[in-house]
Amino acid sequence: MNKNYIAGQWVEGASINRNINPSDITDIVGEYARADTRQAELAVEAAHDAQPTWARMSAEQRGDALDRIGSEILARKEELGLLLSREEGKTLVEGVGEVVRAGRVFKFFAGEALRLSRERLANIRPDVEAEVRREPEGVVGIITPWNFPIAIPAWKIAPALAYGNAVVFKPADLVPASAWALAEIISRAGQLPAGVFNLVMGPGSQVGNVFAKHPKVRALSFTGSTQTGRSIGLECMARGAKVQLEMGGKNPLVVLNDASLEQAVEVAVQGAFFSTGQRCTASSRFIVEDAIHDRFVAAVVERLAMLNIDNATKAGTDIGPVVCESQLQQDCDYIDIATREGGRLVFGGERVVRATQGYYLNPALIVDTENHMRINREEVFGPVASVVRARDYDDALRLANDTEFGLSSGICTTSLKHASDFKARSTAGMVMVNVPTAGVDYNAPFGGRKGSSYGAREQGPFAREFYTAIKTTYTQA
Ligand code: UN1
Repeated sequence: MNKNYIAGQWVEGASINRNINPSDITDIVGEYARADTRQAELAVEAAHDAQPTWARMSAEQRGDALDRIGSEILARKEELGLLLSREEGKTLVEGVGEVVRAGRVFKFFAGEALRLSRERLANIRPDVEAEVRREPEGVVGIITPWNFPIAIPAWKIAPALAYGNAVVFKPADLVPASAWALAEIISRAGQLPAGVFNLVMGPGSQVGNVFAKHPKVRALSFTGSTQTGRSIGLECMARGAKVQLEMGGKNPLVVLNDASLEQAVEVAVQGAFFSTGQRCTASSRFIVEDAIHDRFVAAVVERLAMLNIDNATKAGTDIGPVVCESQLQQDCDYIDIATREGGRLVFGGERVVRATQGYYLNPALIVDTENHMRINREEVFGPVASVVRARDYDDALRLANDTEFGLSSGICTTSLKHASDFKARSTAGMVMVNVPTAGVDYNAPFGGRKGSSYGAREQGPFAREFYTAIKTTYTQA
């Protein structure tokens, strides 16, 4: 059994979590410890005790630790990518790509550790000097989802450590293997003082609950469902802790008449269906201008028919399985809801059987939908996209913004005028022109508006807003 890492020790859990390969449910990826409330509390205490030592070390030492972690992740990308594909179900190419991204995130924040500077302000009072500095928050709680088993943990853990915080980390129950491998690398390559980094695999109702409520967890970063995010947010707010929430999306991709059809199809298919559509940034609403609508739908259908849906680790697979049975059920339920509401399923949407027994779903495309239908309001989180017809650009923009969410949005067009206008008026946190709504760079701020996100941005230099506390000092000589 793979254990939790608390206070610099590998410890048994209160129970065991079996990790099953969604491409082949006879394949057990491994058995992992599940901590309970008591162990989560011990981890918080250990982090609290260790944090001042870590914060006192030089930025260079912290940067070097992150750099060593990043190097090992990159050196083991094939092995870790395979492990990730096995447990999550994204293809091997995507799995290896995600591992590389995680390694690069550590390298990026290794550099960022050294770039933290103080600011001397212009004087208001002649003899008084005002200075703004950034300090660690203290203990940071990190709760991550199953869809990016190593990249999301990396882009939360790396900045937390870079700026001198201690970490308690709870990965999603469905994907402990990548998290455990990452923790093992951090524990060894990082050479961190005991307690600075803690892996606490276990249920949200116990471990997540401790992170949300414990007075010593001063900041909490969460990526996951809107429902869980909101309740964690309220808990943190009630006790005055800092919180950062990345939740759902219902991301629109606008396709205008003047788009390059070939490019639009690639952007749409990649953004909506790759990684089995299991990305909060996935395009799920195609908003298509009238004159290109039928050609676009026909071309997407043709492209979808060429995709290989199969075991994630098999060469040649384009789309792996859905992550688990209940997610598959949710995807199928939404396809039913959409067709009952009047949508027309023009491709896929059915379970498919492959050589290995897994949760395979043929990507679904539903046309003739209206933006008020449930399929266009609620997040499915699977390989399911719907099409809404738009009269013209203004209508398309209005439809794109008519959503409770606001994570990412996209437009396919060759018009500079419409592209510029869309970038200005889209109510999403990330706007893409002729590139997929999903797939972002680690040096750029990540996050959304409205119901999608709450709190400071993740990634890039912007990550410091969340992982540091500002202190203003005044000095008179
Ligand atoms: C991406 O689109 O590359 O959970 C990243 C998610 C997001 C990350 C998306 N937080 O899907």
